[in-house]
Amino acid sequence: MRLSLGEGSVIELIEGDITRQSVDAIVNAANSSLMGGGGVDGAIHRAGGLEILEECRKIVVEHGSLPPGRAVSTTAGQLPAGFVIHTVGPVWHGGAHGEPQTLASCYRESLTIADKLHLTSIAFPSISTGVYGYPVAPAADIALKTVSITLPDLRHVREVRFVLFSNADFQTYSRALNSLAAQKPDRYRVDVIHAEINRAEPGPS
Ligand code: AR6
Repeated sequence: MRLSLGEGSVIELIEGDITRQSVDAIVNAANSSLMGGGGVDGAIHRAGGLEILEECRKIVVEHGSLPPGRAVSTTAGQLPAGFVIHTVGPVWHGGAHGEPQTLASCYRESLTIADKLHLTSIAFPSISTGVYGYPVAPAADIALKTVSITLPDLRHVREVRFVLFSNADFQTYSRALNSLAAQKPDRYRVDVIHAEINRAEPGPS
């Protein structure tokens, strides 16, 4: 699915693996140590190689650990993307502990860093909705709303792709995108694009 916001800015949803995306930057749902972990973080470090970890180590030595809501950029090592932007999402504690604000900050800061690097395209995973336990539906609302508000003010970033790892997450984000579009029917346009499932296909049995 694609939401056109006007003036060339688009938000795209696909089901797939973020490590395979040929975009200017992919975003990693990291933890404050920046030393890797499970989920999308583990997948990015495995596919990108040790160069990414080395840069993360330098950042932590120089600046300390990364607080939730903040973001930093590194090389993408062997990944097809140009950069990895690492951000730390909130751990879900019921929603009354600033989780929505912190999650919005992850998306805003990542976009701002991409723009400062003069990048055009960026791909996000669904931050915080795995190990960190944020329910997917409210996380999708915040993610899409924050991007739709931030994107028109950026000078360089034009394409924001959400890469959802499961069909259930893709459907939840699609519903959130449709309700966002319905709020501004005169400005936003939704198109159904060919669903790209770019995970490794199972081999012949
Ligand atoms: N491509 C796209 N999305 C993915 C991929 C992938 N290759 N792999 C997993 N996901 P999570 P969090 C989805 O747990 O909740 C790590 O250990 C996954 O299905 O990766 O922010 C870090 O080091 C889910 O929808 O991130 C932290 O300690 C989404 O990515 C902690 O987990 C986020 O799930 C961060 O937890």
